[in-house]
Amino acid sequence: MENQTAERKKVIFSAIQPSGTITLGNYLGALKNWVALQDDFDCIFALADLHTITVRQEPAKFRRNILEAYALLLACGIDVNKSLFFMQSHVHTHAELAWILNCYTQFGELSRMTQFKDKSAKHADNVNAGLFTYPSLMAADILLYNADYVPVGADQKQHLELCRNIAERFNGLYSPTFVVPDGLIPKTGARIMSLQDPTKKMSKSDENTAGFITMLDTPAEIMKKFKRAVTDSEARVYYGENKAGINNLMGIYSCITGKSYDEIEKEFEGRGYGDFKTAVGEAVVKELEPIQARYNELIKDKAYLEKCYSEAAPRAEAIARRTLQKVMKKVGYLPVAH
Ligand code: AQP
Repeated sequence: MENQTAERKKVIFSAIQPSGTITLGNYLGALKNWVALQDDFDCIFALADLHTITVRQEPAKFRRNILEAYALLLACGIDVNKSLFFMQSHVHTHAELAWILNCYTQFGELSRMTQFKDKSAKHADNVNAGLFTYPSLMAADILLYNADYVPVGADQKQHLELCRNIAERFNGLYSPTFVVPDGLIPKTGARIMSLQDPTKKMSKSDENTAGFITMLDTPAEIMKKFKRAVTDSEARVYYGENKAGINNLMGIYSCITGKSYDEIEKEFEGRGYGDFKTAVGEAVVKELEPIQARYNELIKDKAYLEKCYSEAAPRAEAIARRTLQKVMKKVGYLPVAH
């Protein structure tokens, strides 16, 4: 009993939206780290399928995307014997806490979120309230599990900062309730850019499919996309200003091979962009091959997938419910008598 505190592993929480086929950006910015963290932390991962309907989804395709994303994450190495991996829509507590947190989040704070501005511009015909309050649902996701760390790509830094502010505000108004989480943003790979416009982040909902690599692209598609990647006219591989395309390819290559930028520059000294793009493409193909093979097996086994996510839901709910009850008591709600 005395050792319980000392032995408590730090808690990791992170989630990903099943809004389309997961990209190399999601993988290098987030998933690869999730897999690596599983041995040293108490890891809780979710498919953020409630967040996904902030952009209109076609039901049959959405249902397929959810199952495929679940299988793909298992194929990437999320191990259900080590980590809790569930679907957000199965744990009702997320929506309940999100409502409460909405009442502790200011209109001005939400208005400043870059993702809200970007997505409202992109979906001008559907600027819905869910898109606006996306960060308070994300805060609920994280805070329900007392997460110490949240491994995310750099694009989520602003949302995470808001989550910390909401938690501190609530703790300050009542008494310490939420663990205030820190972000875990990787040094390389935190922001993988579009292969067609390296000033924009690689995104699974990009209309230009040549801009992103999905985790299920064939080797031929991957090689073709890298060969067509937008670079510059200097034809010298080094990390520098005005070299967004090459910097991005170097980031991808470095993340996968573990080589530093100096080593990459030496490796491609005196060689053209053609050679470099081929090497990056081949490294990505090699990284994705075993994941794709595992995915092709898993997606055939619907019963296994169903068993995994169905067993995870009540386990997640049990943890989340405890936090929600604590919050509701502090706010002043009366519990049901048993
Ligand atoms: N380009 C990226 N580089 C590095 N990390 C990235 N992430 C997303 N894009 C990149 C990280 O992936 C995790 C899951 O992201 P998400 O699916 O929940 O949401 P998103 O950031 O909105 O991803 P997309 O691909 O851009 O989806 P759509 O197009 O549907 O909006 C997060 O940790 C994120 O940082």
